[in-house]
Amino acid sequence: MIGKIFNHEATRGYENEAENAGMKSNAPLLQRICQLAQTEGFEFAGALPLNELADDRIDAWLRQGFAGEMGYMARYRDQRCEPAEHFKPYESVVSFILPYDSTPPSSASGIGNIARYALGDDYHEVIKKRLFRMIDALKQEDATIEAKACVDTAPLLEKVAASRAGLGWQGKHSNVIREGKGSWFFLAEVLINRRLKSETQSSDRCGVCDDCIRACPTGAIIAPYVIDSRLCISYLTIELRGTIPRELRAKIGNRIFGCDDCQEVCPWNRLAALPALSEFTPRDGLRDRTLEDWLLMDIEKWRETFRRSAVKRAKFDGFKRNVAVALGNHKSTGSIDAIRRAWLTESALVRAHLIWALRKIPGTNAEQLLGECRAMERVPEVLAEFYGDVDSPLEAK
Ligand code: B12
Ligand code: SF4
Ligand code: SF4
Repeated sequence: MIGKIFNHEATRGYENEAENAGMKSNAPLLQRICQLAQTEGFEFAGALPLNELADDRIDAWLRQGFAGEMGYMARYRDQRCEPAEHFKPYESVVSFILPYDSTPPSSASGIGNIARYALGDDYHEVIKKRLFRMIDALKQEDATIEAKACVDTAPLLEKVAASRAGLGWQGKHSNVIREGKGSWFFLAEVLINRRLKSETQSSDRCGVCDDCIRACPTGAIIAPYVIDSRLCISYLTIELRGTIPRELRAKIGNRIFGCDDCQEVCPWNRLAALPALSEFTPRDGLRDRTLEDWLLMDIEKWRETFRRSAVKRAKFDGFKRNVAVALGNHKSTGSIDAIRRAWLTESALVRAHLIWALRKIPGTNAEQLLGECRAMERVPEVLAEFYGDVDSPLEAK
């Protein structure tokens, strides 16, 4: 279903504004973009002049260390805060909503959970292709148009852009929610050298609800609308390259890539059923594979499984590290044999987390394997996992 933001409402405000200022209206251009976006499968669109996107709230976020090791968040601070200055000649940002598959995961025990957004093809590739086609069409119709496609790929506050363009509001979990449609969608943008603005506005509909804050397993939503990435399971399992802090491992449960909990509990997602593109249909074998199977998967098979998938971002070692943590949380003696086999081939980072897992599994078989591994291990950082409570400073390769 296509929302009404694709009709004249997306442009009405600017038309009036332009007429009052005696300027040529760009409303037909925005209408044309909306038409093209609809053809490309985007559900909703909204536009905002870049000078209205200025926002320096990220400074407090960075200052408190909430970006963790995501150095790129601080590096491109100026572009994020003052996009009109830094993205010349572009004048406006047109934001789009593209839903992903939101069917819930299996509840079977011993299965690793991959966040919904990453179960199909890599959204960067799927979305960019569509944005490029839209831009090509626009340029063919008007050679003076300059435009740039963005989806996570430019230092742009995508959630702020979408909410100020009237596509929804940032919920207390910080993701954009659209009334009646929920939040299971990607955001994408086209920067363009025209002044475009939608009239549609969207206000905060969280009200007194705080379900996401209470549901977050690690307390990462440290205040309404503010995420400390260092605590967020999505960051820990995707962005963090090294050792997962020991005190957080038990809270990660069976999440082996990303986390959907704060969105899962959101009442707005109970009503939501936006259709997703077929490219985002969960790939076979990603929702029913046991943790032991994931642990024993070799690098060739892993690369083949996640070819053109967002999961590659965690890297092979980081992914296996996540599986090791999930095995520790599963606490099943049935995993001991897989851990024994994996021990011989996996990196120091993964071995360190496997030691943690073995220490969680009850019984003499786990204890015996721990003893064998200790006798074989030579890397001091991994040996530290056998005894101490200090995180080993290891990095994913
Ligand atoms: C860095 C990043 C992360 C980091 C940091 C998360 C975060 N909340 O910023 C990590 C790795 C943790 C992460 C996780 C996820 N991410 Co992410 N991520 C990004 C990225 C690249 C940048 C976001 C950013 O600028 N963060 C900086 C902080 C400062 O921004 P902020 O959260 O908006 O913070 C604002 C508030 O604190 C605000 N504020 C302070 N007080 C108040 C008060 C009020 C009332 C309000 C409204 C705001 C407010 O001021 C800040 C600045 O505006 C964007 C893509 C992009 N370029 O925008 C995707 C993006 C936000 N991620 C996305 C997704 C899907 C996810 C996950 C759901 C993935 C998953 N399933 O594992 C989780 C969700 C976790 C969560 N609850 O946020 C989508 C969100 C789509 C949507 N519907 O909104 C995006 C837009 C990617 C995309 N193109 O689709 N992500
Ligand atoms: S993604 Fe998970 S860990 Fe991160 S804020 Fe949401 S519920 Fe918390
Ligand atoms: S769970 Fe409640 S507080 Fe959190 S984003 Fe949804 S409506 Fe807002």
